[in-house]
Amino acid sequence: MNKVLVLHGPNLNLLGTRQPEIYGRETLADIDAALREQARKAGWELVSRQSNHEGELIDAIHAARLDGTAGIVINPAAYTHTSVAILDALNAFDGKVIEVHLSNVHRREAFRHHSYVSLRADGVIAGLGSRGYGLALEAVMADA
Ligand code: CA2
Repeated sequence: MNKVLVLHGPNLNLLGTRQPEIYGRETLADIDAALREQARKAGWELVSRQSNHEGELIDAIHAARLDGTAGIVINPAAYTHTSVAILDALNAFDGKVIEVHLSNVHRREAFRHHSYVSLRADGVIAGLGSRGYGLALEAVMADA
């Protein structure tokens, strides 16, 4: 069965509990459940992970490289703007990579305008809230 990995970076475990005006009211569990159902309907297996630790996100990318995962949907959260290490890990992954941001990072502070991950991403979706994850998943599954 085709497999897709969804990775959520630091603080995204707080979704739905604070700053709903920026990040929406859905929890991460809500988002993951909807994505799992979308994948299941298409005959795909979806694995999702959230971590507040850079190394754990990198380990998950390495594991995906070795287990035949076809694509990664990733919201690296604040690591988007800082992590060459996550970029390097994604550069070692051969499948599709779609970067997602709930908020429109380009309408926010200047430090959010640069993304290391975008140097590897095949596509980037920002500002569409949780809908962005569904669109990213659709893009991964369409190309496999
Ligand atoms: O818009 C996005 O999805 C971001 O990746 C979210 C990151 C931010 O650092 C990026 O610039 C853009 C922050 C995630 C923090 O999530 C929270 C959710 C609820 C309450 C507090 C933080």
